[in-house]
Amino acid sequence: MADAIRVLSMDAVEQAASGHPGMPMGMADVATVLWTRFLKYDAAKPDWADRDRFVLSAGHGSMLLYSLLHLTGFKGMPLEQIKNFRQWGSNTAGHPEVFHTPGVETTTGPLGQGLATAVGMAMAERHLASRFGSDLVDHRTWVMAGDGCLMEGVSHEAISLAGRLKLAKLTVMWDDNNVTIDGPVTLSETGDQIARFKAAGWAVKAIDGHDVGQIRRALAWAVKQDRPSLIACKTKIGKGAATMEGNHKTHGAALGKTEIAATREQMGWPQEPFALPDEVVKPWRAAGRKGRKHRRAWEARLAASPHKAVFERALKGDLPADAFAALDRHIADAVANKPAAATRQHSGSALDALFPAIPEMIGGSADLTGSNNTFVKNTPVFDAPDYAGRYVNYGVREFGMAAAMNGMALHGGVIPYGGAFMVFSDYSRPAIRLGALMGVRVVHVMTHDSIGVGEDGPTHQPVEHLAGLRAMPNLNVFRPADAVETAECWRIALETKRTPAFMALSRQKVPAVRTVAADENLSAKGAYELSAASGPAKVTLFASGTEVSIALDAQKALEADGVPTRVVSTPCWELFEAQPAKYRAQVIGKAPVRVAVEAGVRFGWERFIGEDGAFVGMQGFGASAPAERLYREFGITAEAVAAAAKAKLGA
Ligand SMILES: Cc1ncc(C[n+]2csc(CCOP(=O)(O)OP(=O)(O)O)c2C)c(N)n1
Ligand SMILES: [Mg+2]
Repeated sequence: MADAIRVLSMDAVEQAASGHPGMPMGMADVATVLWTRFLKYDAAKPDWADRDRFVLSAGHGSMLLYSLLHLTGFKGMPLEQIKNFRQWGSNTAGHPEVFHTPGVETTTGPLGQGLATAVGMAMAERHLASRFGSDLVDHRTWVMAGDGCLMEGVSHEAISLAGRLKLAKLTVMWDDNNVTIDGPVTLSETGDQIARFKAAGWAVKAIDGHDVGQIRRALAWAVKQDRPSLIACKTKIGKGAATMEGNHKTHGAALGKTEIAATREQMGWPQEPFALPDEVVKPWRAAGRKGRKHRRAWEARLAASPHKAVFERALKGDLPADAFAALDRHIADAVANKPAAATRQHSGSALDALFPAIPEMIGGSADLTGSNNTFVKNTPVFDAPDYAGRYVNYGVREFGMAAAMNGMALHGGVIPYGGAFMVFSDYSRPAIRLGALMGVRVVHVMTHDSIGVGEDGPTHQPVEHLAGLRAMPNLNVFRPADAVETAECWRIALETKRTPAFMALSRQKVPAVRTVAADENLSAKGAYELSAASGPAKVTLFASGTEVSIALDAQKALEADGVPTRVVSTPCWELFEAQPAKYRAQVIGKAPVRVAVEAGVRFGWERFIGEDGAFVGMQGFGASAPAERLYREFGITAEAVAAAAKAKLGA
């Protein structure tokens, strides 16, 4: 049965003249034991909520997963798809992609992240088991990781977090083949992986990854552990290849016609390419059906459960009916009382209104809880042994946190948000990107969003981050200006199922700018006219976040000098881009002079101000000083904005 994985992988890579046969061939034995004896799944129902999650962290081994999906009878993976490996429109993308291929649980390929994502899946499982009971939620998360996954730094964050949280239903099978692309692992690594996992609180075991008895005993051992488990599977890359077994050249290239023919011969596998003998297909299909009875029993339990309706709603990702009642009251209060505070504090207040109303929300922070305002008072912490808590102490692990949040969202039933300093979104960016690519609902609460950080200095002051993040497809970058916009942005973030949200929030206090009640969520338009000109506008000022109030002050000054000026707030460029052309043209307006102000770099602002507009912002890194002094020194002031407008008017 394992040889079926090997030949399919060889053949598909040969046909595509592209791909990675070595890993699937090396881990075929471990995969076969797992998928025929341990993994809980039903090939007929890939989205069964209580299935085990299988994560191929070594995503280059995609043919391993596609072979398994085909052999076990997943409908989305007929042989035609295997033959179209890596081709346009196929289900067999170069690396596995979630929501593209039924049976793929997460997108993998960026090494290490699959493992870190799986940690989040295991966290979500524990939480939901605690919320709904083990009758409805009781499954494991299985990860296959390679040497590359374990070399990547994010594996450290993932492993230590999982160890601390005692995620006993998480098992990593390490493809310990001593090979990476460039050659033997020892070219670049002499560490002791087993000792490393052990030090992080994992149960560890080393086996021969080609000995079926050892594999079976190790997997049986793993499910009995009271902590996460690592099985180091000593394997040969390209196992079974006639002359290339163990050779790093099998990692990422077709084996070639001669080698494949010799391998078939040696295996005693005379069939044509892609042809599978019935006696091999039958037991594989039977394995794919084995879970059906468990799935049906589970469905019966769900049907009889008092939790049925809520469980189904949560797993579908729908919000409770009254999710935003308290938030609406909070917005009305903010319009009336005009609170001046940092937008991170406004975010905390919005959370106070949202968190009790949406039980799926699970918060956390990378060790900056007090600064990020992510903690809602009296929330129990998520931790062993019962995991009912809804606040995660992620520790100083921005990347690990962001990847875990992706995994939680993919698992379903929870809506994760997590805080960090915005400048360190550089650390979590690979996971933000993967989340955007996958299309998951994750909220990155990123505070301290500019030189407004002040005294901590340029290491802590984002400058180019907004531009870089706005360039990322399918990420909503929100930079709200006050309490009302912050609440509006939170609402959009939670209502948007397939796009992650990035909240850029300030450390420093800002005045209220939305002081008139609106009958719609204006931030949902991405940009809108906040303050009209006294007559036909000569100047339009664009700003986001903390600079909106600067634009309003500049407007006052210009109007006092007889220059009709309007102000546009731009809390989310991506949503603005999605508006009808007519609306966009109207917001941009026809004023002859356009000026933007933002405490970041200009890159991208042409979208609003055109090539000949003026920009007031940052040109280099920040500095250490109180925030007000920095705004003055770097020339981000109402006077500078008014002067820039006048210079353009005069020109
Ligand atoms: C973050 C990241 N860096 C680099 C790569 C390119 N890459 C793909 S596989 C690989 C080597 C992986 O070695 P290992 O995990 O041991 O896989 P094996 O060769 O044993 O299949 C590299 C460098 C990647 N996919 N992701
Ligand atoms: Mg390897």
